[in-house]
Amino acid sequence: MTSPALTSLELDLPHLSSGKVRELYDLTPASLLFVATDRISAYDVVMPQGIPDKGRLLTGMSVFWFGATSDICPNHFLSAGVDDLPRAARAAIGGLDGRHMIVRKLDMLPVEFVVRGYLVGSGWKDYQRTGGVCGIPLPDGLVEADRLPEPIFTPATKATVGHDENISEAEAEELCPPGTLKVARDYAIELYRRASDYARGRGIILADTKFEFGLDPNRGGEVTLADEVLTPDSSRFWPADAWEPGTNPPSLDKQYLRDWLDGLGWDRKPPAPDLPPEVVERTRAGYVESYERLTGRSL
Ligand code: Q0Z
Repeated sequence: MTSPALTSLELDLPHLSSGKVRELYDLTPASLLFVATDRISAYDVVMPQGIPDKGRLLTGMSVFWFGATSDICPNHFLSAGVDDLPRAARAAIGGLDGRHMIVRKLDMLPVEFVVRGYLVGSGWKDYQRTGGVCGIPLPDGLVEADRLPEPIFTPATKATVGHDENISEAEAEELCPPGTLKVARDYAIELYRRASDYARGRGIILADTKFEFGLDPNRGGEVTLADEVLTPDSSRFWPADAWEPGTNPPSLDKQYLRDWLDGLGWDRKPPAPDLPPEVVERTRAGYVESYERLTGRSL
């Protein structure tokens, strides 16, 4: 049985920030409550209906990856349990059902750590124009969705409105405290290598992904992996059997929804159309499949 989608929250905690999909609350002087709702966006617009269990599936994937990569770098994950919450917060969380993480409060670096292993999206556009991606030269003759010779780091700034903007590594370094950008960059590339090798063995190509890092004030400012990690919302997941260089492969999670929206001729401006039950169900199946293939667990 599927429970209804959880698209809005009414938690009796100090609210810090809302994303299109996620919510952030203050918990203690050293910890935050990070919640993944069941909201879904497509073409940068949040849909009127949520995808039941999406928040649980994405939280489960993040928690899985935090465990599977903790030998590479420190991360902000503290607990996904209800018993670890301060007593006053426990009642508030009851209904979240696996959609929350308690995380260390960090001083966030103002840079998105994007790592790309395949030539797609803005990277493919950039390559066609310049022969490289974000100033990184690449071999001639690559086609859309080709695998890159090595994963590349393409930092971006966090836009408050609109799209993140690609910047050079030198510009990224200027925005971060001395010495931190390179540490986080090397972590990001190593995380991508670990995760993409693992996912490939389970039939999923991790085409690219975006990490966020912060500095832990309680641990001498050490560079610490934050946010959600290696989920379909922060990455491109392709079914390996549909990958064909020269074509733009379908995304494992949002393709059905995007194709349906494209078929309607929606202008990609809010409000988005109501999603019929079949679109919700088929989209949900893509998230369930991503979760089950990667974690080896069933929902
Ligand atoms: C993450 C975001 C949103 C969810 C701030 N461990 C941390 N320490 C301090 N700040 C953050 C984290 Cl993860 C932090 N974000 C992005 C926004 C919902 C995450 F609305 N912002």
